[in-house]
Amino acid sequence: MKTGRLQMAFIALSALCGLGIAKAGGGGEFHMMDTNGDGKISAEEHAAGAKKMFQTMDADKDGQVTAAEMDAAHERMAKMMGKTAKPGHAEMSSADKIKLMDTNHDGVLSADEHAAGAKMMFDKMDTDKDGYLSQSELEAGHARVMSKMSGKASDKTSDKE
Ligand SMILES: [Ca+2]
Ligand SMILES: [Ca+2]
Ligand SMILES: [Ca+2]
Repeated sequence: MKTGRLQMAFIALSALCGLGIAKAGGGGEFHMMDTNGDGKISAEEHAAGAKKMFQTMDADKDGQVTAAEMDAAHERMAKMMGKTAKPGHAEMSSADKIKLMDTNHDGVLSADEHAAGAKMMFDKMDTDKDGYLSQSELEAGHARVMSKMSGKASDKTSDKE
Protein backbone atom coordinates (compact mmCIF):
# COMPACT_ATOMS: atom_id res chain seq x y z
CA MET A 1 0.00 0.00 0.00
CA LYS A 2 1.35 3.33 -0.97
CA THR A 3 0.62 5.26 2.19
CA GLY A 4 2.18 2.52 4.24
CA ARG A 5 5.39 2.89 2.34
CA LEU A 6 5.35 6.65 2.74
CA GLN A 7 4.78 6.27 6.41
CA MET A 8 7.70 3.91 6.70
CA ALA A 9 9.93 6.35 4.89
CA PHE A 10 8.74 9.06 7.17
CA ILE A 11 9.71 7.02 10.18
CA ALA A 12 13.08 6.21 8.70
CA LEU A 13 13.86 9.78 7.82
CA SER A 14 12.77 11.19 11.09
CA ALA A 15 14.97 8.67 12.76
CA LEU A 16 17.86 9.84 10.65
CA CYS A 17 17.37 13.46 11.39
CA GLY A 18 15.97 13.04 14.84
CA LEU A 19 18.66 10.82 16.23
CA GLY A 20 21.36 13.35 15.63
CA ILE A 21 19.85 16.46 16.98
CA ALA A 22 16.52 15.88 18.65
CA LYS A 23 18.02 15.37 22.07
CA ALA A 24 20.86 17.80 21.59
CA GLY A 25 19.25 19.99 24.21
CA GLY A 26 15.54 20.63 24.36
CA GLY A 27 14.46 22.52 21.29
CA GLY A 28 17.98 22.25 19.94
CA GLU A 29 16.95 20.65 16.72
CA PHE A 30 14.38 23.28 16.01
CA HIS A 31 16.74 26.17 16.63
CA MET A 32 19.47 24.44 14.71
CA MET A 33 17.31 24.21 11.62
CA ASP A 34 15.65 27.60 12.05
CA THR A 35 18.67 29.37 10.67
CA ASN A 36 17.03 32.76 10.20
CA GLY A 37 15.49 32.61 13.66
CA ASP A 38 11.94 33.48 12.64
CA GLY A 39 10.49 30.75 14.83
CA LYS A 40 9.48 28.45 12.02
CA ILE A 41 11.29 26.13 9.69
CA SER A 42 10.85 26.70 5.99
CA ALA A 43 11.18 23.97 3.41
CA GLU A 44 14.55 25.45 2.46
CA GLU A 45 15.81 25.38 6.03
CA HIS A 46 14.62 21.83 6.43
CA ALA A 47 16.28 20.79 3.19
CA ALA A 48 19.52 22.41 4.32
CA GLY A 49 19.35 20.52 7.60
CA ALA A 50 18.74 17.26 5.78
CA LYS A 51 21.68 17.96 3.50
CA LYS A 52 23.94 18.55 6.48
CA MET A 53 22.71 15.29 7.92
CA PHE A 54 23.50 13.47 4.69
CA GLN A 55 27.01 14.93 4.59
CA THR A 56 27.55 13.88 8.19
CA MET A 57 26.61 10.32 7.37
CA ASP A 58 28.64 10.20 4.15
CA ALA A 59 31.90 9.58 5.94
CA ASP A 60 34.01 8.86 2.85
CA LYS A 61 32.44 11.78 0.94
CA ASP A 62 31.66 9.83 -2.19
CA GLY A 63 28.19 11.30 -2.38
CA GLN A 64 26.47 8.06 -1.37
CA VAL A 65 25.45 6.82 2.03
CA THR A 66 25.76 3.09 2.58
CA ALA A 67 24.14 1.08 5.34
CA ALA A 68 27.52 0.81 7.05
CA GLU A 69 27.99 4.58 6.96
CA MET A 70 24.52 5.08 8.37
CA ASP A 71 25.20 2.59 11.14
CA ALA A 72 28.44 4.30 12.01
CA ALA A 73 26.77 7.70 12.03
CA HIS A 74 24.03 6.47 14.31
CA GLU A 75 26.62 5.05 16.66
CA ARG A 76 28.54 8.32 16.74
CA MET A 77 25.38 10.28 17.39
CA ALA A 78 24.20 7.92 20.08
CA LYS A 79 27.53 8.38 21.80
CA MET A 80 27.23 12.13 21.51
CA MET A 81 23.88 11.88 23.17
CA GLY A 82 25.41 9.82 25.94
CA LYS A 83 23.52 6.73 24.95
CA THR A 84 24.80 3.38 23.98
CA ALA A 85 23.71 2.33 20.55
CA LYS A 86 21.46 -0.64 20.65
CA PRO A 87 21.46 -2.33 17.32
CA GLY A 88 18.28 -4.21 16.72
CA HIS A 89 16.32 -2.14 19.22
CA ALA A 90 12.77 -1.47 18.04
CA GLU A 91 14.29 0.42 15.16
CA MET A 92 14.68 -0.68 11.59
CA SER A 93 18.11 -1.60 10.35
CA SER A 94 20.01 0.96 8.31
CA ALA A 95 19.73 -1.31 5.30
CA ASP A 96 15.96 -1.27 5.66
CA LYS A 97 15.89 2.50 6.04
CA ILE A 98 17.95 2.90 2.92
CA LYS A 99 15.64 0.59 1.03
CA LEU A 100 12.73 2.91 1.77
CA MET A 101 14.40 5.89 0.17
CA ASP A 102 16.52 4.08 -2.40
CA THR A 103 14.41 4.89 -5.42
CA ASN A 104 16.88 3.50 -7.97
CA HIS A 105 17.41 0.37 -5.87
CA ASP A 106 21.18 0.32 -5.98
CA GLY A 107 21.43 -0.29 -2.25
CA VAL A 108 22.95 3.08 -1.40
CA LEU A 109 21.41 6.45 -0.77
CA SER A 110 22.33 9.32 -3.06
CA ALA A 111 21.99 12.93 -1.98
CA ASP A 112 19.02 13.29 -4.31
CA GLU A 113 17.27 10.27 -2.87
CA HIS A 114 17.83 11.56 0.64
CA ALA A 115 16.65 15.04 -0.29
CA ALA A 116 13.47 13.68 -1.84
CA GLY A 117 12.80 11.68 1.30
CA ALA A 118 13.40 14.70 3.49
CA LYS A 119 10.99 16.78 1.46
CA MET A 120 8.35 14.11 1.88
CA MET A 121 8.95 14.15 5.59
CA PHE A 122 8.60 17.92 5.70
CA ASP A 123 5.23 17.70 3.96
CA LYS A 124 4.13 15.04 6.41
CA MET A 125 5.07 17.08 9.46
CA ASP A 126 3.56 20.32 8.15
CA THR A 127 0.14 19.33 9.37
CA ASP A 128 -1.50 22.73 8.86
CA LYS A 129 0.05 22.96 5.37
CA ASP A 130 1.26 26.52 5.72
CA GLY A 131 4.61 25.64 4.21
CA TYR A 132 6.47 25.95 7.51
CA LEU A 133 7.18 23.68 10.43
CA SER A 134 6.40 25.13 13.81
CA GLN A 135 8.15 23.78 16.87
CA SER A 136 4.99 21.93 17.87
CA GLU A 137 4.64 20.40 14.42
CA LEU A 138 8.20 19.19 14.62
CA GLU A 139 7.72 17.81 18.11
CA ALA A 140 4.44 16.16 17.19
CA GLY A 141 6.14 14.59 14.20
CA HIS A 142 8.88 13.19 16.38
CA ALA A 143 6.47 12.01 19.02
CA ARG A 144 4.63 10.05 16.37
CA VAL A 145 7.85 8.57 15.14
CA MET A 146 9.11 7.68 18.58
CA SER A 147 5.89 6.04 19.63
CA LYS A 148 5.91 4.05 16.43
CA MET A 149 9.51 3.04 16.77
CA SER A 150 9.05 1.85 20.30
CA GLY A 151 6.01 -0.05 19.18
CA LYS A 152 5.93 -1.94 15.95
CA ALA A 153 8.13 -0.18 13.51
CA SER A 154 7.56 -2.34 10.50
CA ASP A 155 3.93 -3.08 11.06
CA LYS A 156 1.19 -1.12 9.42
CA THR A 157 -0.59 0.66 12.20
CA SER A 158 -3.97 2.13 11.55
CA ASP A 159 -3.04 5.75 11.30
CA LYS A 160 -5.87 7.61 9.72
CA GLU A 161 -5.75 11.34 9.64
CA1 LIG B 1 29.68 7.49 1.34
CA1 LIG C 1 20.20 4.74 -4.58
CA1 LIG D 1 2.98 24.29 9.48
